[in-house]
Amino acid sequence: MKTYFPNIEKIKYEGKDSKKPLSFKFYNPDEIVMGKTMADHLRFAVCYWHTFKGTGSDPFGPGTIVRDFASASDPMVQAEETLYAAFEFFTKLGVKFWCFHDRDIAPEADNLTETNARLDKIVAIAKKLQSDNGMQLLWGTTNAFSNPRFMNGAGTNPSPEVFAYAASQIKKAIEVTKELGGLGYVFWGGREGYETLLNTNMGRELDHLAMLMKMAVDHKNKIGFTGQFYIEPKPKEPTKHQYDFDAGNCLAFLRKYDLINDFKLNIEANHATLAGHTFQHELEMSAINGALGSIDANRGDEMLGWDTDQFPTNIYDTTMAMYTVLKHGGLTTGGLNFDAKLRRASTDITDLFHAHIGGMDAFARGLKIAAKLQEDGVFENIITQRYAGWDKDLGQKIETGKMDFDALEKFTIENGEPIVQSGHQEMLENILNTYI
Ligand code: XLS
Ligand code: CA
Ligand code: CA
Repeated sequence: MKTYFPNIEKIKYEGKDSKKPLSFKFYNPDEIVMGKTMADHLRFAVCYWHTFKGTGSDPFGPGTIVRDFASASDPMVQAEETLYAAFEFFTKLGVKFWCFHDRDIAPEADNLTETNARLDKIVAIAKKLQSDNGMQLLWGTTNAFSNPRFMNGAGTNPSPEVFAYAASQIKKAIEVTKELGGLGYVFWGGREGYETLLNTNMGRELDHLAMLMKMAVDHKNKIGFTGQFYIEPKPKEPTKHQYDFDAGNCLAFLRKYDLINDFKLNIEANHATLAGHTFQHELEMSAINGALGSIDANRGDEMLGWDTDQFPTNIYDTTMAMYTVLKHGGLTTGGLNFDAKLRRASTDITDLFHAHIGGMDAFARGLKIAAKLQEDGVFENIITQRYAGWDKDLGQKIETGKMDFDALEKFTIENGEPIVQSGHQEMLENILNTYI
């Protein structure tokens, strides 16, 4: 069988003293952390779009990355070769999950019927490759943002014909996700947003988006797809105002339109940053609302205000993210999907391995540090102490709704000035650094 990564063997765990670049220094899939293997905690997935379809093109120049598997002139041959290369990559890297957009794996044809036939052909091969290699689809999704027909949005397009096209495409993508036994399906609002209110009816667009989601839920139930639906927040890019700005916005949208029980969130690290939040904030916001679903693991650049989709390397961030994940019981249907791409000048095929190895090691370290923090109860004890007043008389009466403004005023007059307590942030940051 043809190989696309001939000089690369299966990547092994060798420990932190290994000098071999193509080895894991920290990710040891079978190592038990808090009663579960690292592999089960982290559930790493490779994304198809950046890893196999990325060319390194940017607004200033064309692609720089040339791959053997993408060399065939017939787009269907190219799609098949890319799929074989992808599964070779997954196996050599040692991940068990992958994610794709419909248009990543199979090219569009001249009409939807033919496009769907192409997709079916590739999906049949993918299904076999999944079972041959013990792989699972973490989630599937639709690309309803690249084709020029979607320039004004998909579900929020001013044209109902474009809405219909998007719905048809999503219908098929959910069906193929089911066919592949996908554990989830992601809605990222590609161009669901706007540039100016001079030409936009925001209220109507949001109603339409909700209608699209409702139809998707109905179709999911109709065909018996049991995977989890996710919404992926992002504040900007490509549109100036993306409707799914952040976790809080998505949750408000889901509640307004009575969709809250049908969706969880897929939190991407760099989308959190672009929204002016930390990655951990978005995870915590999702978790406290019962919506912590899956994670797109990447990072932005502190100096750049756009979606750089770099591989995660910051141990502080991976620690805090895994701390929140562990605190809320871990990932169930979701996983850690590397929605990250090589820099434009990282053109070797080995760079793909180095990038993923780095991301997996960064999360393995984050997991182990977070587990130690949890086991030692470092912050939990301090937080419990900080809120201890709420477990006593006054706090309990307020929490259980037994007080009103009159009663609280009486209490304050009788008891006088409250004692203030320090938040000890600097001390806590120092403790955290002793663990990292
Ligand atoms: C783009 C998004 C996208 C989603 C899937 O910024 O991250 O890649 O994850 O459509
Ligand atoms: Ca993403
Ligand atoms: Ca992104």
